[in-house]
Amino acid sequence: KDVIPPLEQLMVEKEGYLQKAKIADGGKKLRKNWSTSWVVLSSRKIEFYKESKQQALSNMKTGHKPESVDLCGAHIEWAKEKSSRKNVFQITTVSGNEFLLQSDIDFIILDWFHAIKNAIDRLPKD
Ligand code: I3P
Repeated sequence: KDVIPPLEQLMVEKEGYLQKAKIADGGKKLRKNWSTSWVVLSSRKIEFYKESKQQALSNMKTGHKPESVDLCGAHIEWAKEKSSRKNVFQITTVSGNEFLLQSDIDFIILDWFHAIKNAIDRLPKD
């Protein structure tokens, strides 16, 4: 039966468009492929939607699921050396998934970095 998550877990802390590239899955390196993603941060997770927010909302009705990233025990760090682009940071999950996130706009990427770092720091590490 369904488990009802606590309200705080459902609350969206930040959302917006970023450039995203998943570079590893379960520790296995992937070919880097940047694309625009609608990114939704809540207290325990980040969801990446491939589509626009509008498209994502209508897809939800059909049971279409976004890629979900568990932030418990995750790491976040700036990753200047991982890309020719400016303003890139990396999130690494306990399960060995690695994501690069990027925006050309300095304050946007800084806001995201701090919001995700704060979320990770508030969570238990395991
Ligand atoms: C990659 C693509 C990426 C680039 C990456 C290239 O080529 O150009 O945008 O990353 O560089 O390998 P392809 O599409 O042929 O896979 P950045 O834009 O982040 O630099 P990399 O191999 O140095 O990561």
